[in-house]
Amino acid sequence: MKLLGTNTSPYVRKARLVLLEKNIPHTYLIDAPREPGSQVARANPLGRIPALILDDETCVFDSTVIADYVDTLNDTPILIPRTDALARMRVKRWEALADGIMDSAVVVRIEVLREKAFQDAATITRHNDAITRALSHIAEQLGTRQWCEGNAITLADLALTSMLVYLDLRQTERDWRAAHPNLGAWFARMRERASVKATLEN
Ligand SMILES: N[C@@H](CCC(=O)N[C@@H](CS)C(=O)NCC(=O)O)C(=O)O
Repeated sequence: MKLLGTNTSPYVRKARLVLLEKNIPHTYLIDAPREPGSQVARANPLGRIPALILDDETCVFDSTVIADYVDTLNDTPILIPRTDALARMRVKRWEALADGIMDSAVVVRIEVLREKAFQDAATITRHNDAITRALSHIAEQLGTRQWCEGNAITLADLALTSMLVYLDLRQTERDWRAAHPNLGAWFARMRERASVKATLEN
């Protein structure tokens, strides 16, 4: 299978982390949807990354569906609980929180790239406030736990890691570690994982 994506996209990082943590053989192809010659729109009608192309050309999108699909390919480890409905919901809710922050950070990024006169200050504030609130909620929920849910790594941890890497990349002025030292300590541990290091290297 082939994963199309770019190194800066937080949704792509989440999909890559799932593939790497589960040791699923795949080829990662850098493909920015807006670049001439991109294959993305042919694979995913939405023209977005990540797009996972299976060996029979089936295209899997978006990152939540990729994570769900890839998780069923083996049990080592199980990243999304299969039978406990509440545990499953909680892991997917963490993913929704992380994805929601990514969505808001992308909106802010698009706004700040516009010329100042065309920026919508209210939109920037609304999305930055949502990120601030969601980070507080996450830090409170996480407390001093090693993993977001249960006693082992899940998709929740991978989604949260992808989101925090993106905030460090695009919102360098946001000192979330000072506001939430427990989240900073948790992230420092996650950054030591081979999978996370691999996505940061290329
Ligand atoms: N909800 C989607 C979001 C995917 C998404 O918006 N990806 C961005 C890159 S971060 C994209 O491909 N945008 C289209 C573009 O850049 O033209 C997912 O989880 O996969």
